[in-house]
Amino acid sequence: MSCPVTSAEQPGLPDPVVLDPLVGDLTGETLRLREAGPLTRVELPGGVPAWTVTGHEEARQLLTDSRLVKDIGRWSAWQRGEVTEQWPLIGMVNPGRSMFTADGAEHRRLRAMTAQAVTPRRVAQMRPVVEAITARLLDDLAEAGAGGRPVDFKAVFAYPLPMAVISELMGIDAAGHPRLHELYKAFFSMLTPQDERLAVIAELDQFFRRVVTAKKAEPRDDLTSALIQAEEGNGRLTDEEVLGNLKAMVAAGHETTVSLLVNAVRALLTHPEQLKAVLNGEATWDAVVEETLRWNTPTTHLLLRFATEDIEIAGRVIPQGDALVISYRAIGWDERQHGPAADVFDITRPSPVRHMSFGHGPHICPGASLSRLEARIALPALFARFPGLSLAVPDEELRNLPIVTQNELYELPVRLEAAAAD
Ligand code: STR
Repeated sequence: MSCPVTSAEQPGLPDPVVLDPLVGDLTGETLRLREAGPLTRVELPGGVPAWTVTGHEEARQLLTDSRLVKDIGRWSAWQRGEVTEQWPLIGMVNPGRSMFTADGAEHRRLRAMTAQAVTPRRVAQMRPVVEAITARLLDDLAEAGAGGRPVDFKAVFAYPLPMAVISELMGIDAAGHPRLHELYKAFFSMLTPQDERLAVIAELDQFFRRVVTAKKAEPRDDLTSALIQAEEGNGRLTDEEVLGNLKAMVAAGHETTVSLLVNAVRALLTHPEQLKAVLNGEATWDAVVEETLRWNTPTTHLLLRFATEDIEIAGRVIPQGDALVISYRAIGWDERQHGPAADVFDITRPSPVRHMSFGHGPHICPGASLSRLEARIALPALFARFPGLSLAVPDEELRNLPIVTQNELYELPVRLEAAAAD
């Protein structure tokens, strides 16, 4: 029998931190989470309670603890019908069967082939593709920002680059990109009415089903075709599993890297002395990428894992059947891991920065090398082409989209050339 542990039974447990669906003050939220301790309670949109881990060391432990699983069937609030398809975040937690939602031996089978396609060695072979896309998008930027016009770096460069790269890898035709863009925008936004979100999820499902059907009929040189064609014993997946992995790869492969590029450019433009150090060769692009990942993580919160037993951690207990969020942005600001100035962007930190922004344990981001390759090619190429790049609005005016889990700005308006001195 499950025996709910209330906060009253866990002395010293602070009130839950309420996660603002509109993300009005992300820095404030991160600081509140840090103050609440390494393992604390949050209230997710819709009033759904969960635990969250905000400490680096505690997250390391929990992310390798096999008593925590991704199967929503193990969530007591789901079993009791308190959380249903009507919950706005359901698409993040129950996106269908894939490497994202499986554990143990099944997870290893589902993940193996996909992960092998994006190892550092395989990814290095994609360099020419990423360079060609980067060159084309830099031309697009130049055109959109000609004559000193402000241009949205996110829309013109940061969004199309990862979308083009992941589409190239998975075999998605560029003709589908505009619709996919609309669908993902509506999928992630907390302002989307739930009936509309469910329709969006259904359309995404149809979109990717058509891709799988087409690749079955006519395999191409892409990872989707390779997953379909895998031999028995070599990680063979059912069509349904290929579909799940394809959805996970496309969603994860663009959404997070858009933010990495935007957050890196924003950090450099608001820390000009550090930009200068990189351009002088006193600091590396590698340090820029890793420090951006730590300081302003693309993924604010990762939902959800479920406790299959009571789990003791940091002097508290996550009761069986409860849900756990991994709060990566707060984890990146853990002073015990990164020192007292953990909330400061500083590319001169001792390298490598041991951040956890790609996760840890069996589910660690399989696409880490690909996103690093994209950022390490795009950022130096951008600043080489536009050395006078600057923000076109004050940094304080930049706003996060109403997305609880993803750290994404509405836009990043920039000017390509320094204003002419008069
Ligand atoms: C979005 C909806 C979908 O069709 C499939 C997935 C599975 C992978 C998820 C993705 C989701 C949302 C963004 C995630 C990604 C894995 C990595 C990425 C959570 C639920 C991150 O933000 C870390």
